[in-house]
Amino acid sequence: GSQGPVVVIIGAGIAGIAAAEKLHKHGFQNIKVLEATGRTGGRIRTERFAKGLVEIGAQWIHGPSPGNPVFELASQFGLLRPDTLLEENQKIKWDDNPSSLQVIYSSAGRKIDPEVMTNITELYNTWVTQVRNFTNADCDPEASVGQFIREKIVHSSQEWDKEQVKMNMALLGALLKVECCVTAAHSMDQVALCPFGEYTMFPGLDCTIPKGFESLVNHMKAPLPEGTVLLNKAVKSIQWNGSFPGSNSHVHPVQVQCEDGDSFVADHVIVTVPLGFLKKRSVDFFSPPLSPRKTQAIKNLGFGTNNKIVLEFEKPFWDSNTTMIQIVWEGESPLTEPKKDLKQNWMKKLPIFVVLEPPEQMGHVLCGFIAGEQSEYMETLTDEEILSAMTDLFRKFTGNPELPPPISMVRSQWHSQPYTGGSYSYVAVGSSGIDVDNLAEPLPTDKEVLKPLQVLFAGEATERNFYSTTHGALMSGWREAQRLIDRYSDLGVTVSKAKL
Ligand code: 6YU
Repeated sequence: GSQGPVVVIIGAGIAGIAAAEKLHKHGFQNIKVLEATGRTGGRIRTERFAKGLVEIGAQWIHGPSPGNPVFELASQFGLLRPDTLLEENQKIKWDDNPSSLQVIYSSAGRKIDPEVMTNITELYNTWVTQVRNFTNADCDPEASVGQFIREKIVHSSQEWDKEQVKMNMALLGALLKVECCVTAAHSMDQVALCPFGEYTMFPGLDCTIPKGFESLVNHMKAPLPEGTVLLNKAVKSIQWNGSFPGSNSHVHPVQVQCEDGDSFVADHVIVTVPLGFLKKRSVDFFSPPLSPRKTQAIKNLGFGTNNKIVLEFEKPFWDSNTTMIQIVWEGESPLTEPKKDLKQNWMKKLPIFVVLEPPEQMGHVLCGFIAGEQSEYMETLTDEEILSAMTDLFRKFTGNPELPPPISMVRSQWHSQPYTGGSYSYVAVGSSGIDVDNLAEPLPTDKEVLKPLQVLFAGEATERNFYSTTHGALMSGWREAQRLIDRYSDLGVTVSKAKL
């Protein structure tokens, strides 16, 4: 068998695969990736739908430009469209995105003048910019993004006439629902104000991967020796700070127990399970238990739900140049609580549909986004119930009571996935970037211990500036792999020598 340090990685999402791939490249020979489900990719998940492919999880490379490792790898593997690779495309900043062609429908069955929406969006964006300029220094940890924006709305609305107030409130309500989808929070009132600006964006106009986001993970895992990744191997618990005999009279500090009774000894374990899983399971997952600091970080940080409802239509009811359809509920206001009865009202949380392109390869497909409690409620409904609600919604908004229903649909259910428990993380009210760093800190923390770096933490939620993204997850996997690579080079041995 192969020798050298034994590394067990838990989870085969992009963080786990990135860690494995980097360790492998640096000569580590004893790597296992244990994955609970029957597939790799985790929250990167591409499925066949309509005439083409649809992303159930991650959809865009956010900020495709040099420095973004997902962009760099995807372009290295030849997975990007030629226009994505243009330098001018890579220079576009998040706040000067050329406004794409959107149609805005209102619940009164009419279209809203895009210029009205553009003006209110500009105003809204100036507030978001102000939010991003806060720093932890000037902040009340209980302050929220939602509260800040509401104060701005109240203030600005004093200058609007009565008719404008009604429409602007409805439009701002829609923009806040989009923000909930981006953040995966139920309400922006749950999202901490001051750390918000720590989230960092690369320049570049967001792009997709035509062969599917999952093709990136498949390329990344290709160099791993066969048998490295074990599927359907759910980990039940991790015992650390122990002495567990291995195969070659070696004693290892960590032992990983699986749900199926298997166990693995290791010198190092890299935990990449989602924060949603840790929130549910961390109490009995680690033995000895985690430090109060780590436990607090898991509890304090936010992990919410953003889901997709993807609908295929026989014929498009939108123009061929439409890229987005926005949904505005007239009479709603971001200053009042949404209706509590989820059965009747869940669909009101859904603010936007993106047109999936190109129609020649895709068919006529809209991808809707919905976040929060309403999104979690949607997961409990049947396809038929959702289809019927969506048919009613489009009939109401287009003002066409005869509009044919979608011919097929697929939706995500990230909250009910036992090994995910939601979509992605955010810095919640009462927490800060320090919690993200605490979550990322390896165990044992004591630098003097004989066996350091027994349990390491990676995954999307552990990257202070890039959480909630595929590139953040990828960076976190590389970060922890690098920690081990440095550890062994600090000892004056390269890993390949160590095996002799
Ligand atoms: C991005 C995007 N995107 C939409 C939706 C979702 C996400 N993201 P994984 O979960 O992948 O892997 C862990 C594995 O561990 C998994 O396979 C488990 O089965 C396994 N596991 C768990 N427990 C286990 C056990 N006990 N034993 C063994 N195995 C176990 N990111 O870049 N572009 O467009 C989107 C989107 C619906 C759900 C996204 C997007 C997020 C990424 O998908 C996600 O971060 C990574 O894939 C996670 O990888 P991982 O390896 O860490 O975990 C200020 C402010 C800003 C707020 N944020 C703004 C950014 C917006 C984020 N964008 C989202 C938008 C969409 C549409």
